[in-house]
Amino acid sequence: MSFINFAAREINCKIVYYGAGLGGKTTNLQWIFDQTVGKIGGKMISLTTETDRTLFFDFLPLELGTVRGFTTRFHLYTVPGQVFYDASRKLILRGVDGVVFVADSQEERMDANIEALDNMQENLQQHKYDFKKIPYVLQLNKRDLPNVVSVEELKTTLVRKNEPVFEAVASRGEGVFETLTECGRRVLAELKKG
Ligand SMILES: Nc1nc2c(ncn2[C@@H]2O[C@H](COP(=O)(O)OP(=O)(O)OP(=O)(O)O)[C@@H](O)[C@H]2O)c(=O)[nH]1
Ligand SMILES: [Mg+2]
Repeated sequence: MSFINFAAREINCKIVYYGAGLGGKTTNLQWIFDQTVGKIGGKMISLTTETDRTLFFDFLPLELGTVRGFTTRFHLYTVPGQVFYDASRKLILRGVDGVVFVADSQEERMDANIEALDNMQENLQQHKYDFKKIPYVLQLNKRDLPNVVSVEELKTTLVRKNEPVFEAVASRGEGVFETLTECGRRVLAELKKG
C-alpha cells in the first residue's frame, strides 16, 4: 500500500525483489544504487550475515516520476532468499506495491526458483494480496553463464500470469533498469487507477 505524504507532496511506493538465494537480487539493487543515489551520496542499508548474504533488507529511495503533481518515491527492498529466512521474507512483503521476481537461469537452480515462486505466492496470499492484480515482473538473471536453461523453457516453467519477462546479467547491469522501470510503470498505473 503506497504511503502518501501530503506535506511533501510525495507518494511512497514499495517494490520488493523476491527470489531464491544467490539469484542476484542484491546485485540488482546494488547496480541501481551505484548508478543513482550512490552518486549523490545517498545511503543503502544492507544487513548481512557472516557469509555476506542479505539477512534483512536493502533499502533504496529512488524518484521515477510524478502522479498528479506528487513526486513518486520508490523504496526498493530485497528479501533474503535462503529458505530458513521465511519470517523475514513475510515481513518485508508487508505493504508491497510491486514485486520483481529474480530467477536464476542456471539449470541446477530451477527447483529453488520454483520453490521461491510458490513461497512468494503463499506469502502474498497471507498478506491478502491478489497475485493476479499485483504489479509484477519476472527477471531471468545470470544469462551470461554457460549452464543456463533456455528462455523459452524458463518462461514455460516460471511465468505465472501475463507478466513481462526480462533477461538480465545483473552483475553487468544488463536488464536491471529495464526490469525496475517496467515494475515502476506498473505500480504507477495501478496508483493512477485508484
Ligand atoms: N555470472 C553472474 N553472476 C551474477 C549475476 N548476478 C549476480 N551474480 C552473482 O551471484 C552471487 C549472488 O548474488 P546476490 O545478488 O548476492 O544474490 P541474492 O539474490 O541477493 O542472494 P540472497 O541475498 O542470498 O538471497 C554474487 O556473487 C553475484 O555477483 C549475473 O547476472 N551473472
Ligand atoms: Mg541478497
